[in-house]
Amino acid sequence: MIEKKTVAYERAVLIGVITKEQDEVKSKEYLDELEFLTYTAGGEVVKRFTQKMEVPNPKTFIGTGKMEEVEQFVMANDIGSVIFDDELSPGQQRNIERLLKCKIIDRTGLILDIFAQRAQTSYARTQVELAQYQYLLPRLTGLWTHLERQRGGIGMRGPGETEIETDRRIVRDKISLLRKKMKTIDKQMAVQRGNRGALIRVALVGYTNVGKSTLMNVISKSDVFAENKLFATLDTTVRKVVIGNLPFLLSDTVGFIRKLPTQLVDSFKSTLDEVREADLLLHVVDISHPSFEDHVASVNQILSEIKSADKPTVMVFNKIDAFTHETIDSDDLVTEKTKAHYTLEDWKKTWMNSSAEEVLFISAINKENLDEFKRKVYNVVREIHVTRFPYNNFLYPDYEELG
Ligand SMILES: Nc1nc2c(ncn2[C@@H]2O[C@H](COP(=O)(O)OP(=O)(O)OP(=O)(O)O)[C@@H](O)[C@H]2O)c(=O)[nH]1
Ligand SMILES: [Mg+2]
Repeated sequence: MIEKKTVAYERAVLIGVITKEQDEVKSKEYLDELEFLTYTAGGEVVKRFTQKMEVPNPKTFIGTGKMEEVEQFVMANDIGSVIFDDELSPGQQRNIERLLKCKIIDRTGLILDIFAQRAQTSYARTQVELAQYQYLLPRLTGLWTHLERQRGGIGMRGPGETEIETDRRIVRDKISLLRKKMKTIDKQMAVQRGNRGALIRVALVGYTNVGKSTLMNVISKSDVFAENKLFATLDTTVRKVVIGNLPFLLSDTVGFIRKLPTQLVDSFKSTLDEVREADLLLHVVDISHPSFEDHVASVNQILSEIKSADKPTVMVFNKIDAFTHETIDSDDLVTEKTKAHYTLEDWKKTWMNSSAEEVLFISAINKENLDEFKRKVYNVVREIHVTRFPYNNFLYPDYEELG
């Protein structure tokens, strides 16, 4: 069902909006991310369109004038898909498709498509398929029927490719079947997690592409797929790690993203249970990314959605090797200092300093500050361990005494 063949880079156009809440700078950052998502899905962004507006047009999302501009560009430039940064209603999607006569994809559809492409195990595939069918259900009527389905490419992988599945009833049956399948899997996974015994469980969490898998590989000598694309990891890997003489379980799982589709949060329940049931979270942040503060906020948002916001957490600021900042010449009296000018030392004095959590600055790639990483994680895990098993207290000395 989920198609895995790779297609040649497909020419795409991005569309974003500028609103009161989303100024030009934010809008550009969001489109940068959408471009990265498009590239991950197998697309090449040829042009971006943005429009200033307060409320979206109920029929076509963007205004008529802007739509004509897009239409002309699409006609003249052999564009395969037009990708919107915001969620479109099924009606809007249909209307726009009629006007532009090419594939219309919204952010949710694009993320689902990447997940479909990336799902390796049957377990991950079941979760993605369920999410895709749920997304598809309200969008069934006439969607893409006049387009050549065989063409494939972005937004065409997974369900919805064959005529027969354009029937709502069949899709509903499929959803309930997948739900049943997921229930069985959920049970099996819960048993598996239960079998892991009394070891303290630590979960790597964070925005996608921040270096979770790279860190996992470095500290557990494992071989998790890591790549400079989004959502390299969909399945959870669990490894036993020993620091000093203290063993614990470390898990690496799916990355988060701004506006993670709700269908995915629901169907990735079992994968996210790994986070829910963890004793300690290592929240990995890519400090070299210009929007890293937004990323932290998105991750915290999702953590509270899955009721895991109150867990003990260590903030791990990764990629310090790639961190850069702008500078102001000493004779420049005009430029105001903004966050873009902050050095690492400046950052350390901000909320990072006042946050209740432990804070670390590392480079997983260059293995920088890994000793400090080990020391901090050891101490936090040890604290949890001795609270849970007080009779074991003597087993684990201070990290400094380990020698
Ligand atoms: N410069 C630099 N790059 C890094 C560092 N750690 C990881 N990377 C790179 O960042 C990219 C993403 O790394 P992954 O380990 O796949 O990230 P992830 O958080 O597991 O990503 P997903 O599984 O997609 O959510 C890869 O290209 C890594 O080589 C680091 O310390 N410095
Ligand atoms: Mg990963």
